Amino acid sequence: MENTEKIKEEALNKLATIKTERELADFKTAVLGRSGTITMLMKGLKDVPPEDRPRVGKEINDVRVAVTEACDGLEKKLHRQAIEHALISDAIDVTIDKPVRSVGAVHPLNQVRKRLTDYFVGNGYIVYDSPEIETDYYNFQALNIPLDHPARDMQDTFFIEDGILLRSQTSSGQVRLMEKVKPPLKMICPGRVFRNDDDSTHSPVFHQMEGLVVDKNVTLCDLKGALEGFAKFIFGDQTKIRFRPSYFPFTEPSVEVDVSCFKCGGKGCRVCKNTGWIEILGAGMVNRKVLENCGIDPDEYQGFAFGLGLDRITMIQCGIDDIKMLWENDVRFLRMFR
Ligand code: FA5
Repeated sequence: MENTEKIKEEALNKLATIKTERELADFKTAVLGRSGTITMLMKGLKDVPPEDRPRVGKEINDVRVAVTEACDGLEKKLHRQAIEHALISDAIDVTIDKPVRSVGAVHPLNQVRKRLTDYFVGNGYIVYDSPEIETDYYNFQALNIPLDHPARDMQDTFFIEDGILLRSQTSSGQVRLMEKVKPPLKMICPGRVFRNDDDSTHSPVFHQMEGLVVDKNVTLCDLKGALEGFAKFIFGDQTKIRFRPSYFPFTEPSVEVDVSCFKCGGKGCRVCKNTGWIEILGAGMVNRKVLENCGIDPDEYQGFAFGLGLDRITMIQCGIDDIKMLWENDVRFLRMFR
């Protein structure tokens, strides 16, 4: 009797000092576990005289129940405290003022390319992808520029090996498409082109967007309308454009289109080489010979084609006077056009 009372008192005193779930688990093993003090008391019942056994057994059981209940109560309390502690220590302060990681942006050239692609697709053009490594045939011969033709000098070309070159114009895409798809057709072909050029408005790697429309009864008026619509869309109604007679072997007649200089407004400066104008594209009616080379009857179908300089258009849009800024990847410059 004395022993059980003492064990109960000690157990409850010890419980009052327990602060963590781990300590409580150790305590339960020591007192209520298989070799725990109370369990051992139960096992010792067999040594108690039979007449005292019910009474002593009840006393030991009362101690076991009291200690078990006290443990359960403390377990719930400690568990709740652990959750509350975790909620506080793991909490994220969403209002904290942390430095923000800067987000990238679409390159101004790609912004222009996307805007123009959207514009032309909205006007019924398909987008056609043509190879950057090209044969002499698609880049020149099929476009009515035979071997040794002086017009080859207009585009100082990088040859890889005999008959294989880096395309000097996206016009090669015209031929590749017309060989496969018969009219009526309307396509744009954007992409990189390469020439041995290098000054403030010429780069050895630059970007063009070819346009091609072939159908019955297509005229120069359709070309003018299409290009005026595009120029107004990209530069605004106030920008002046002009059509200049020109020469390309694959179009007849041919024109070049200029826009008024963004830097001097047309007065003349270094950027526009004192002309007041910046050339942005070449265009014309598709030469009969090119249609024939692609198996299209020029008496039945006519077409117009144009080749935009995307880098020039981006320069005008961004107000920059050196084409190198487009590929130097100076983040201070790129950030300005986010
Ligand atoms: C051509 O490349 C013709 N293929 C365009 C064409 C297509 C004419 C369809 C008729 C029919 P050109 O060499 O002028 O033409 O180049 C077209 C545009 O590309 C130029 O107006 C200019 O804006 C741009 N350009 C030419 N060379 C460079 C260069 N080195 N760097 C940046 N832009 C250039």
